[in-house]
Amino acid sequence: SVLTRDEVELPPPAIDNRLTVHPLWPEIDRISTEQIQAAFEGVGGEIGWQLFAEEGDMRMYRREMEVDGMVMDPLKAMHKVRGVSAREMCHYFFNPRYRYEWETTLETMTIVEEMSSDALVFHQTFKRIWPASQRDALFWSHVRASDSNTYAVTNHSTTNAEYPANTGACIRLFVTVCLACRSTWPAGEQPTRDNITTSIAYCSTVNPGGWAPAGVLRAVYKREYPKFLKRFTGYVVDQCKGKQLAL
Ligand code: 6CM
Repeated sequence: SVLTRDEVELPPPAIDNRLTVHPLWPEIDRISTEQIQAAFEGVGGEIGWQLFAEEGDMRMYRREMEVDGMVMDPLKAMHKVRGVSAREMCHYFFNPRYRYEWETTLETMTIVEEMSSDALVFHQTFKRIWPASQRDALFWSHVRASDSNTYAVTNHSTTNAEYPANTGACIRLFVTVCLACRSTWPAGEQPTRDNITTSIAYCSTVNPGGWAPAGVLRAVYKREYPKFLKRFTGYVVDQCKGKQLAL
């Protein structure tokens, strides 16, 4: 059968065999499992989560945390998006082909390693935020299905001898991000663009890697995270318009 480019590149429904023999696989599997589980746990009963942004179905929470004066506030966001599937959402988040179209903090992106169809290593530099030094990051990115309605992408910092930290103008930051998505539709119906809803849980913890003024950093996060989630989800809805629903 003939597959379109998009169909070929959609996240695979099962883990790619090539990934399970990669030296990073035990770490990727462990951290992804932990992150996906934590993403679906609510913030309701937990103490310390403060709501800082709310718009429509989107809610964003942070927990103020400092280690040696550096801001490491964990962030957690929930959202609900109609008309797209969990698999589609994760496809656009994982696939580097679309990244410049929705990621506004990005300056450069390089694919450092292609481990498998569902795991890549990226080097990214971010736009400089005055008065701090520019930041870069090196991280693996892994997309997986937990079941047919649940897909997630986990990004986590790693190292690579060809991309040493703190040697140029950039300070290396460390990141753990998880975008976990679950699709639902009314019981007894077939899923379509008109009745599908995808619940999103997005978690992010960024260690700035070196001095950055706490006030500036928190102001940047407060502005940039809601902007990112609105822009990204809107982008996916736009991209999927007129395309067959991919479950
Ligand atoms: O998750 C997001 N994007 C992914 C694809 O790029 C990936 C990125 C993670 C890096 C997150 C770092 C954000 C920091 C950006 C500002 C630079 C800080 C400089 C500090 C100096 C004061 O997981 C979306 C990320 C949205 C971030 C707002």
